[in-house]
Amino acid sequence: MTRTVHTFCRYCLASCGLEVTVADNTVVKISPDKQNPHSWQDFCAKGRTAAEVVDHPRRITAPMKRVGDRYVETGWDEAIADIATRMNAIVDAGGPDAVGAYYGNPAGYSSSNLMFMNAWMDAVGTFNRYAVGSVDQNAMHVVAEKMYGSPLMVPVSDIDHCDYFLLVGTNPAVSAWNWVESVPGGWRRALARREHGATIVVVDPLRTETAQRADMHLAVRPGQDWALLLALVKVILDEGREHAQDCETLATGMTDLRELVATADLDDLARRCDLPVVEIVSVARGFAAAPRAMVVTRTGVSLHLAGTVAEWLGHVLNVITGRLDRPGGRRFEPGYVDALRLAGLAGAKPHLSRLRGRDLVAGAHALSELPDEITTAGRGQIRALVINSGNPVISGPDGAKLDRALAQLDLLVAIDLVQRESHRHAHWLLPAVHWLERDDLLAFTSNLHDEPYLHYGVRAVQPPPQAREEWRIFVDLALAMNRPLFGASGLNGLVRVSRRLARLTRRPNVEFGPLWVNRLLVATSRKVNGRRIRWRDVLAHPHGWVLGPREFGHFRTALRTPDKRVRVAPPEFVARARDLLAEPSPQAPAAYPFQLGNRRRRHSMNSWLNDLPGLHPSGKGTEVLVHPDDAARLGIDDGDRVRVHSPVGAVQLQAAVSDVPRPGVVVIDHGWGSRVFDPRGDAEPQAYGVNRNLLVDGDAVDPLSQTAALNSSYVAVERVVSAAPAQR
Ligand SMILES: Nc1nc2c(c(=O)[nH]1)N[C@H]1C(S)=C(S)[C@@H](COP(=O)(O)OP(=O)(O)OC[C@H]3O[C@@H](n4cnc5c(=O)[nH]c(N)nc54)[C@H](O)[C@@H]3O)O[C@H]1N2
Ligand SMILES: Nc1nc2c(c(=O)[nH]1)N[C@H]1C(S)=C(S)[C@@H](COP(=O)(O)OP(=O)(O)OC[C@H]3O[C@@H](n4cnc5c(=O)[nH]c(N)nc54)[C@H](O)[C@@H]3O)O[C@H]1N2
Ligand code: SF4
Ligand SMILES: [Mo]
Repeated sequence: MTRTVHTFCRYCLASCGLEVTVADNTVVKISPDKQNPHSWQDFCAKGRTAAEVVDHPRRITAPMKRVGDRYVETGWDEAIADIATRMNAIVDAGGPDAVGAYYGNPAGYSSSNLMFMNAWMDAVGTFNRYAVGSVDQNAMHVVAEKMYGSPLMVPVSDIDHCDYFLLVGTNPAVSAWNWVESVPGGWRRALARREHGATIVVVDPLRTETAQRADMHLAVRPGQDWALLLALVKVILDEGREHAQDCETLATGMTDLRELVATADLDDLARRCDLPVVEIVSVARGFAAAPRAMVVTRTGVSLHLAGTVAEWLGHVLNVITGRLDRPGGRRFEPGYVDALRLAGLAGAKPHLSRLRGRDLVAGAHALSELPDEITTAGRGQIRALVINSGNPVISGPDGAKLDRALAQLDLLVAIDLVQRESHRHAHWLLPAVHWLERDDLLAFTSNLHDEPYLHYGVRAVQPPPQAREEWRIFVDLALAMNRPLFGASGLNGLVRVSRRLARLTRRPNVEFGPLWVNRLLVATSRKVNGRRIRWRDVLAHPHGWVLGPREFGHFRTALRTPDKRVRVAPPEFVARARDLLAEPSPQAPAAYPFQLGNRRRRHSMNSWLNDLPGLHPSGKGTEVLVHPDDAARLGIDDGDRVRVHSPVGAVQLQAAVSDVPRPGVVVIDHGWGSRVFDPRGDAEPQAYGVNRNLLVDGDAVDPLSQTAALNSSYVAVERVVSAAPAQR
């Protein structure tokens, strides 16, 4: 029998509404849900082919234990008992920090995963928590914390009223308009504004799909956005083009900011970012004069050694030109759940990492620290690690170093859909549930939507019988380890009683789990149009629910700084900017004359989906883009095999001569070079492309965000084999 399920896609934050046709627990078709009032327009091929992951021929469908160099399927009782016993022994010997966890990007698309993973980490008492943030959005968390008082306070884009888009380090034409905000159809909507006269300026070392549609493209030198943005702030302040009222009443620290820009020299800044002064001045004036405008900064800004200063100055531009909380700028969406308040109540404990002595950022340490924390002896040395929804050997810096460290663990547990590169040394592979098989209410990120919006994403199909949602795995582990969930005594008892009751009454929903939490969150949510949201209202909106119009005026009250003002010149950022100004203008080392840029692919999701035939029919992997001028100098032709290397690694792949990158920048897409293994059989691993992050040094990091130079490392390129040897 065929039925139709309405839900939403959980690959990226566009959260597109989906209509899923199902026959006998098999997905037959996925199309956009045109009745979704908020998001369906951004639908893409990744959503359309999502069932290929569900039906992946190499999917892990039962817990698998490593025995020698093979895996054998077991039941869950054996898996949980074995992992719990080994972890308890490891904690007894080395303390709670001897058990660690890394969680990746997809964990963020399941509130129950994140919540119960934290409950389990608190149960263990470990501070060895590593997350994708240090290779993604840490800079923004650090900036939000210092400027707005909470790492989670993120203003959203009001695209439909904007007259001037300054897009820095983002390629929304490919990646959708998302980086800790959910703006479905964002790029299409920005282009619609352009039809009505809006200006789009794109700052990117590559002439991307986004840059090609822009009014102006500034091909900045990678990693030097801070200099460009400081120059823009300087021109605006020096020429008195700031928004006087906001600078006086919303901002504090204007004097320190003015002092900083007074010490900076426009020509020097222009040299650093390698852009003409006239263009910088023209953008500064155009931006300040536009009636309604916004700066948007994303991963192109953050994944560098000066990423936090650049991210900060992007926010500063919005503040000093009066773009916060005004139409066409960046507003604060309160959401139906006050995540800022809840995060404040949870009150993350401070912690310094054992070896580097660095703070947690948004609750996690930096991925670049993980290898040494595994291999360096002493109390707190990690001996057991859980990798939850992540592929850090591919996504993080110096993957080879991490791979070597993972091989030394006493216990590596991977929770995933398939076994990828980072899981190759796993002692246990635990089968996860795909979002098409899961109910999710993303309540904690309700303030990231660009309009008040609620959607309970229901499952379209039932998961394989042995697959388990992460929350259940973490609860089972805490119970088996006999350590209290959330570190709160009594909770484990409640879970046990609720489980018994659920069994006795044959009502699975009685069991303590995400449904309890979701219902509690909805019951205590903010009123919408003066009315409480009820659970039955949530269920009555299968296509998603726009809760009301976009409101302005929440920003000021939402600020979590004591004086309810925005700090435009946090001393740490000013000091770091001064240090950067004191450094000489950047110059490539003679042995490594190129900077390694990055792209995402429309049909990939970081390191996954590359193996799906429906998205990558040619099976073609990665190539390195080289500018024609550079190619001529190196004697490289299109199709030549080249070696790209850095002080930490080397890869070989085909060259494509292209004028997409600016000269001096070579580009390899990230997310490739991750094999998909066959733990059930003996088939060869599927392998596509190379891992460009093998070339990135993890030791040098932005001191504020702890992020490595992922998209600006220096590399060398040389020809290995010519594509056309006979003609040479
Ligand atoms: N050089 C460079 N490096 C980068 C970036 C860059 O721009 N340049 N971008 C960075 C960014 S923005 C990100 S977000 C990171 C991504 O870094 P990661 O999050 O570490 O890696 P992903 O590639 O997203 O891998 C996700 C894994 O989760 C699995 N998975 C998917 N859904 C589920 C689920 O529901 N449950 C479980 N248990 N597993 C699931 C997938 O099969 C896959 O193995 O990479 C970063 N790395
Ligand atoms: N199709 C697809 N969509 C995705 C993803 C995916 O993997 N595939 N990933 C999702 C995730 S996890 C995230 S975080 C978002 C990210 O969303 P975006 O941040 O918009 O991601 P990118 O498309 O990588 O765009 C970053 C741009 O920054 C440029 N850049 C690199 N270095 C610099 C620099 O130094 N300065 C400047 N100004 N620009 C620079 C790059 O050339 C690139 O064009 O996308 C999400 N959407
Ligand atoms: S991956 Fe595609 S379909 Fe899914 S939410 Fe993002 S844009 Fe929408
Ligand atoms: Mo990301």
